[in-house]
Amino acid sequence: MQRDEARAGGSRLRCGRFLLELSRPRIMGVVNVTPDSFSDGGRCFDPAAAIAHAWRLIEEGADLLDVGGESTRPGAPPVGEDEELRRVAPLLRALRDAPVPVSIDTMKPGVMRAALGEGVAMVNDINALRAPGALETLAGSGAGVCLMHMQGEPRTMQTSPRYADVVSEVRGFLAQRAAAALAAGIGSERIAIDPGIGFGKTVEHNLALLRGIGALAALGYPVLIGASRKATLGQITGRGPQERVHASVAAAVMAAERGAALLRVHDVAATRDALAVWLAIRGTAQ
Ligand code: HH2
Repeated sequence: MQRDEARAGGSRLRCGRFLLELSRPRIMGVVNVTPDSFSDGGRCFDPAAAIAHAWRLIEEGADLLDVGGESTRPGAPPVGEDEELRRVAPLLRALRDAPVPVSIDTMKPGVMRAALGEGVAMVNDINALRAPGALETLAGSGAGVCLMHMQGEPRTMQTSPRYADVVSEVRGFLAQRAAAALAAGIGSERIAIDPGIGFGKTVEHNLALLRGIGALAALGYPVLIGASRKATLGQITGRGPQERVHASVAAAVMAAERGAALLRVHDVAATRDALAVWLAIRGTAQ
């Protein structure tokens, strides 16, 4: 399958009042309001720092923002609903009139409901709306949704991930979850899918999934890829999380080349520049 056919599989994403046009890959900037995220180690735990960081990412060219209040790094302790909400609420309020869609990164239907009440345009669920009440919560909104694949759960998912054929198993899971979302009344234009780089996967599994983006895009939904600063890049380069910018940019460009429509990244400016060059070489800069 050609790259552009793959991306055309899901050429737009409806996120509340926003309609993201996906003829070029869109950059989702990450803001983690956590003390323990692997990538930034608590840099945005203070609400004022989180708000400043979010606006900086918008200035740098983020097409959407992903706000999270619970780290999902392997082994991370779970956070209660009240605490997760307490962390993200000031930022969501400050971003209510942001010029780009704001996504909430959560597995909890209660947090989804509260965040939708604060005006978020998208729900990014690493659990693919499997929690009781999650599908219904989304169905009753106009928000976009990202359905992600994860084997196991964050605390233990890296213990011994196993697949017979990682691409077809992940693809089958995402097809099933998209069907469940459609059956619940979530329109296809609101759905994005994500193979979940690093969520119950070895380096080889992650690389196979990055090579297999075209097979995932063939399901007909925009594919989101979050490889930014992840351990797989550390294992390839030997570098720590905050020194993985170059590796992350390389992964983002390769994912774009293979048909990813949305790139979830920590380093927005670097990714934007790299994609601008990639688009210019392809002859489709805009
Ligand atoms: N990765 C992380 C969190 N949420 N959501 C989607 N859809 N895809 C991903 O790959 C993904 C995600 C983990 O990264 P990060 O938020 O930087 O770290 P932490 O979970 O430690 O806060």
